[in-house]
Amino acid sequence: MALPASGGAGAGLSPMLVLPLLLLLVPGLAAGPAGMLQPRDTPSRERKELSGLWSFRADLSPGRDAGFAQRWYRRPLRQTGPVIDMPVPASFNDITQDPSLENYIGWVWYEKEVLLPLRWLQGDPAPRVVLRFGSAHYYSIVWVNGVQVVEHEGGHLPFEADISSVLQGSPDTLCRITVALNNTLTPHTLPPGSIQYMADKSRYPRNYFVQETRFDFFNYAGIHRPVVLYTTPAAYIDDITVTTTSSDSVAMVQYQVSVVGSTANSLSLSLRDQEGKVVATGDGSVGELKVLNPNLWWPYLMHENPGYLYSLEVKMQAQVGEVLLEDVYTLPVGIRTVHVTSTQFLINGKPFYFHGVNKHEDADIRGKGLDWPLIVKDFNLLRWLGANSFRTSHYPYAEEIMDLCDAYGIVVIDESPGVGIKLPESFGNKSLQHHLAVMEELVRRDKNRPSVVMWSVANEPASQLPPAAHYFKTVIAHTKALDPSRPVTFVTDANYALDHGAPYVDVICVNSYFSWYHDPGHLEVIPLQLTAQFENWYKTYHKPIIQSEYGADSVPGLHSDPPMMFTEEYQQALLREYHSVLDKKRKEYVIGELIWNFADFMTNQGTTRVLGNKKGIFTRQRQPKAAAFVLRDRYWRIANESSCLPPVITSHSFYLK
Ligand code: BDP
Repeated sequence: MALPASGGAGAGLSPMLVLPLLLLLVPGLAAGPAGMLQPRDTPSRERKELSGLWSFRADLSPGRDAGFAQRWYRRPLRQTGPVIDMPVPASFNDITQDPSLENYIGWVWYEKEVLLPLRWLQGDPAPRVVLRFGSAHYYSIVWVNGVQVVEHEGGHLPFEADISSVLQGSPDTLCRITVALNNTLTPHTLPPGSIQYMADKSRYPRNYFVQETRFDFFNYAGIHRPVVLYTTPAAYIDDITVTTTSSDSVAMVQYQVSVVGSTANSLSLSLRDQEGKVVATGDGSVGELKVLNPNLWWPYLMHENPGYLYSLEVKMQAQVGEVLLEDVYTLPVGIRTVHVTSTQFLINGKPFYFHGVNKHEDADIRGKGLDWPLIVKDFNLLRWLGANSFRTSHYPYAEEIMDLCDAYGIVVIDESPGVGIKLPESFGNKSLQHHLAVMEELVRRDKNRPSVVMWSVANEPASQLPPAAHYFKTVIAHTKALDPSRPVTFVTDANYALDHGAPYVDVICVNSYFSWYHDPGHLEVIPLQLTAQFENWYKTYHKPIIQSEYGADSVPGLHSDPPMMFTEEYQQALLREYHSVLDKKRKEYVIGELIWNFADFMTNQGTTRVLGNKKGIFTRQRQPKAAAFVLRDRYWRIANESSCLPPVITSHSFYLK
């Protein structure tokens, strides 16, 4: 496969010229306000995972639009041109030896053929069959057996379509899934970007353009998370919302269940503890369960049994015609409370200090594709480090990752893909409406997760611009209306006196890179500048503060003493300077510190990036740099100071559950 030699990034017409046209031609079934429960096997539901090799083709036509003009979705993809094998889940960028696929912009096509069990298509009423994507970056259009079933904008959140009627009309049990995926970012996508046209014919080939982004990670694209087919009965449990409150010896679990397909004849709930014992029961679509002497959900290192999860079994019976249908869904539930005061972040009424990391979904070869060995390795490293938390910088992470946060007690600041909102046009109504829709999708997906203690609506927007006031006031108010139980923030690098979004947040999250991007090489400025940073923010807002990013690049194996930039020693020294100020301020109103970054990660190529961003305390292959040991000593020390447990917790006795 080769792309036009002229385009290192892209050649031909803009891929975005295709998108609006396409939207007119094939209006999709917009993803509605329905629930987005994670697919699970239950007595009434089955799942079929479609991970593995899919057929793939990048649309190399000048306008990137041949696939639509020739309707590639109508026939097997191999019949309309050459295809290659593409693993799913994975980013497509680093899979081949073709440099132009790495930087491809526009539509790519994926296809998978799968034979379904006959029982999925028979019965009266037949089960409902749903096709669900964990995520695909960035704009997806999906067909089943040539019929369009869903369109979705956004790369980091799930979407699904009920495909029962398409399958029931098919002559056999073959299900051919075709996906057209476009990775183009515009000022109104989230994250935003823009296509830059290089019109100077003396310097660039004809019709040359590149994708500009204002964020610092590679815009990997592809079907990044698992694709599953799952069934439910024709009448089914569509959504469950759970919130919890607790006092010393009693907890209340408030629930709300919505059903679709028929009015439920009966809806019953039972809450089981980890031994399988039923501790509370309820019925009806709205109510409260009372749990005596609850096992609370505690963060890692705050309790000897962190991440305690109950199972909430919801059972629905509904009469559909002559048949009584039953649907069962089991939701993990953690009982915990979250409160913010002017100086503290309280979990279950106890002060919680975020000693954690910022991460990326990023690794060699698979890019942003979900990878179980990597996920488990990362959690083992987090626990080795004594980290109790992370921020999902700069987009929502896979549900599989969030499941482990719930189970291990790793606290999460759940961030939307609102990164790189810099251009004035990205603060307009079109962008705002999309941002609100994304927050709805994010809250809908993660609202029941005990690990999620705060929403972050954006990272480092141009919040000093006047339109940022209305923009963030609206996004934050909307998020709070969707979920009144959690605080909301965004992460700023603006000057405290100029930031128009900060008045609306519950917690101030500040990024700063003293002695790196500012006063490079001058570690001695950190105490003064960091102290001033905290004091200025606090005196202005009287809200608790998280140092949501700080750090330095280091090339593993590069050494110098005295420390110089890019060496492992400099990264260590910079961290230590920050820590000395953090140690003073965490006694006052600083409630957390998140290192930038957990691991090295890929970025666009540029003069300040040597095979990506090197601010990881682990390499991209997850080996520790010297800074990892500095942080490990520190995090375990803080855990021992602030734990409500008696004497010293050791990494050996504690980190493996
Ligand atoms: C911060 C950004 C982060 C970057 C980091 C850096 O929030 O995405 O990767 O700087 O430059 O401003 O390393």
